[in-house]
Amino acid sequence: MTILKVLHYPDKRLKSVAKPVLNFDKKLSKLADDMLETMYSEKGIGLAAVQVNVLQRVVVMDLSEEKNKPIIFINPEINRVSKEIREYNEGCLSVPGVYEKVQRPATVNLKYQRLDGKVVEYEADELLSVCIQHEIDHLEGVVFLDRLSRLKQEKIIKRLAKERKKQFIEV
Ligand code: GNR
Ligand code: NI
Repeated sequence: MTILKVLHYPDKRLKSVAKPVLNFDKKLSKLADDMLETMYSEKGIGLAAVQVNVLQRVVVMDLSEEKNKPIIFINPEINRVSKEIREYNEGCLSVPGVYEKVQRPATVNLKYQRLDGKVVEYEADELLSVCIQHEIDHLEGVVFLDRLSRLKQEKIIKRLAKERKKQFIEV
């Protein structure tokens, strides 16, 4: 297994749109394994292939306390969303140190494929709903900051630039 490099905002490659997976082969399961290893090593609960600069519609996740319940979503799609909206304080491995409240549909009806290609339908709520919406956004080139107000985005961009400058001086 290999730990992959996670792209950091504002890297333009995070704006790439991923292509559907067509081949359910060894290479795909190796990618999913590497993504899981990368996610665990970075202490994340989810990871989308775009974050490791692979433009395939692959998402991995593990919401368990013991970090022993990996889920792999190939070609995930949202069929329906609830009218009810929930707010959750989101973070992202591609935007380290930034946490902001994001509003999204409370529950989503999902369709995805497993590593063997089998199609699964699933009703996601709570953290799984938040996380899969966050990950599908990545597959479309969208980062959670894009869902905040312009004012909030500008404040965060300024803060990140300031922090980068400070780091540069310290080195
Ligand atoms: O590790 C992660 N935590 C998290 C917390 C709240 C909402 C979404 C997430 S996903 C994030 C990992 C990540 O960046 N996935 O793309
Ligand atoms: Ni993310």
